[in-house]
Amino acid sequence: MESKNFKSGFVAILGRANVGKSTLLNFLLGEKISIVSSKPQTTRYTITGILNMEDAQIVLLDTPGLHNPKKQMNRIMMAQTQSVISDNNLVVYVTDVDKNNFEKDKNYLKQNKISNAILLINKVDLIKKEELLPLIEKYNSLGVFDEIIPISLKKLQNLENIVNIILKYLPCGPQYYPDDIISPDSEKFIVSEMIREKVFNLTHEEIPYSVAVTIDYFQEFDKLSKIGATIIVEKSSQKSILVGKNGDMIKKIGIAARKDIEKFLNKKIYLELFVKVVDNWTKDSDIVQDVISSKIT
Ligand SMILES: Nc1nc2c(ncn2[C@@H]2O[C@H](COP(=O)(O)OP(=O)(O)OP(=O)(O)O)[C@@H](O)[C@H]2O)c(=O)[nH]1
Ligand SMILES: [Mg+2]
Repeated sequence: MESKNFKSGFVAILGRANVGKSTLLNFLLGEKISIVSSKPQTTRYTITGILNMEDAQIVLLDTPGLHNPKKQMNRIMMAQTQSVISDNNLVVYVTDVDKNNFEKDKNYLKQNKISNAILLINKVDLIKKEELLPLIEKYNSLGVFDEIIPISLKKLQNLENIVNIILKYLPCGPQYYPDDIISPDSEKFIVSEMIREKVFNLTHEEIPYSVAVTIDYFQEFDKLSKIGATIIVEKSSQKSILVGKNGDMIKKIGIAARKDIEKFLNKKIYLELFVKVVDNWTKDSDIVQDVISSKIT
């Protein structure tokens, strides 16, 4: 469908790690496709979500928060974000209310030459009302933002107009994707992410950052899908923690992941999880590339 009244465009959701970018994507879609955790650097690959309306299609791109590219994995995460920065119709920049972050945001915007954006100041549930105005003024002084909107994705505050504000900045254009899909990323990839989220939420220290998830089989039947996935770690000590005493941890991960996957696929699933050690995989790009290619297959 293409008419002169139809609006569409690519919206880059950018910002430091842990500010709520993926929470925003899920909120806007009304469905969880992007994983969320209280730990920074949760999102590793750009996640695309499509918001379809009668006279518009918004393609939302949730990106990894930028950080130091020490490991191969991190370099790939940064490259994912860079490509979105260079190619979009609108930047929605997300920050949160911790006052130490202003300088970091300033650097992020400068380094990436972002001179035009909408700013969402998230997590306003964590500060007093009187602290908000000075913060808005500070960000306003940068001269980058057309609009500054304080929000709380947790308490669902001030979110009513976000979609209309985004639409204001999008051009007339074609429908880029069919109107019956929520994401062009494969179900297989989103399922692997849901498993990775449970590892992020249930394990600590370096383990979340040492894990990749690959899907070994995905068999669909009428009332049930059978899914087998491997959680890859870097060291055998990490494998022992992930499996847990008597397999307790892997069981917990499986139960939590199954709930989310069933909701997402809207059917019963049988989930089989394996844990495998691949020495130093985060420094090597093969597994990372495997996961990225699973996004489209
Ligand atoms: N208090 C509060 N917490 C929030 C709010 N929105 C998101 N969070 C929490 O902030 C944490 C980070 O959220 P994410 O959506 O994963 O953040 P992100 O920006 O995608 O993080 P990366 O993928 O690591 O870059 C999670 O624990 C969320 O539940 C909010 O409005 N208030
Ligand atoms: Mg994220």
